[in-house]
Amino acid sequence: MPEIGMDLNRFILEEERKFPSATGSLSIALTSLETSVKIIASHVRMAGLAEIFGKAQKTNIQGEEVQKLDEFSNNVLVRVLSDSGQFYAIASEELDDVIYPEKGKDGKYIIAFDPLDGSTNIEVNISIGTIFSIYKRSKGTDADFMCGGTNQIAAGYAMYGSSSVFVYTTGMGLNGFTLDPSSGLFLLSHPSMRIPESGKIYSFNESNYPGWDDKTKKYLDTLKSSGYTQRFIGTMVADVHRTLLKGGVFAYPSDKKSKNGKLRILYEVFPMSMIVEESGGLAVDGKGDRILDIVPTEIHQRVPVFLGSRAEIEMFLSIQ
Ligand code: AFP
Repeated sequence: MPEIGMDLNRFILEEERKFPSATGSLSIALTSLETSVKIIASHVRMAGLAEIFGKAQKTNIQGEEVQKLDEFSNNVLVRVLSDSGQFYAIASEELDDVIYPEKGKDGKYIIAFDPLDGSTNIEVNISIGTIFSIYKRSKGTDADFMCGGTNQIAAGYAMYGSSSVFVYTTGMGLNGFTLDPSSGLFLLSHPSMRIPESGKIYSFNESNYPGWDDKTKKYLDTLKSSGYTQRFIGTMVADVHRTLLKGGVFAYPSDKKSKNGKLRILYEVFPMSMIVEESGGLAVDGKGDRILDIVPTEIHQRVPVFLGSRAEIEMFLSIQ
C-alpha cells in the first residue's frame, strides 16, 4: 500500500520504477496533466474575481454554450500537453477536430479529454472537473481514438470542489490525491480506492424520466421503492467521485430526445468506466453490455451509461 501523503510526482516515478523497461514517457505525460490541472484549479478558484467568469458567447461542436473557463482549460491542456512532446494526437470535447502537435510527432501516446466537465455549474460555485483518457498511438490517424475502451492505458480526472483532487489509474489500482494549497502539491489521500460493493444513492437526472425506456423506468422505480436516496450534481466528475466513495449508481440513460444519451464516450464515459472497473465496480450501457468493449466510430460519439457499485449495476442487469 503506498504511503499516505506521498507527493503525486514521486508516486508517478515510483510506479515507473516497477517497470525496468519503462522509458519515462508515460511519467512525463502524467506529470504534464498534473501541471495542467494545477493551473486550471488555481483559475477555478479565481473564477469570480478574474474576469474569466462568464460566457464566451459561442457554441461548441455539441451545440452547447462555451464558457470562458472552458476555453481557458482547453487552451491550458492543449498547450501544456503539446509542449510535453509525449502526445502525438489530442482530442478535446471542445474542439471539432483532432490536433496533431508539432512537438508530439515522435510521441507514443494520444489523449482525449473533457477540459471542464460540468461547465454550467461554474457560475453557481458547484464542483466541476477535468476528465482524461490516454491510449497508445498506432496508425497515427484519427482512427487511433476508435480502438475501444479496453485499450486505454491510463484514465483519470481532476475535481475542483471544496478541495481539488486528482484521481487516476494506469490499470494497476486507482489512487486519489488532494491538492495542498500551501505547498501546491497533490498528496496521496485515497490510496488503492475501492468502490463499496453496494450503496444507497442513485444519481440520475430524473426530469428525463418520461422519455426513458421501460427497463430504465422500472429500475428507477425499484431503487426508489427499495429505500435509495437521490443525489444529482450535474457534473459527472462530482457524481462519479461521490459514487466511488459512497457506492450506489450513476447513470445517464438514453431518452426519446437523446437516443444515445448525453455523455460522450471518449471524453467522459470510457475514462470513468475504466476508473470504476479499476475500483471493483461495473459500467454498462443501456442494453447491459460492458462499456469498455464498445468500439466507437466517431470521436464525438455519445453513449447511455450506468456505472457504480456491483450490486446496483447487477440490479439493473436483472431487470427485464
Ligand atoms: P456541461 O459540461 O455542459 O455542464 O455538462 C455536464 C454533463 O456532460 C455531465 O457532467 C453531467 O452528468 C450531465 O452533463 C448533466 O446534464 P443535464 O444537467 O443536462 O442532465
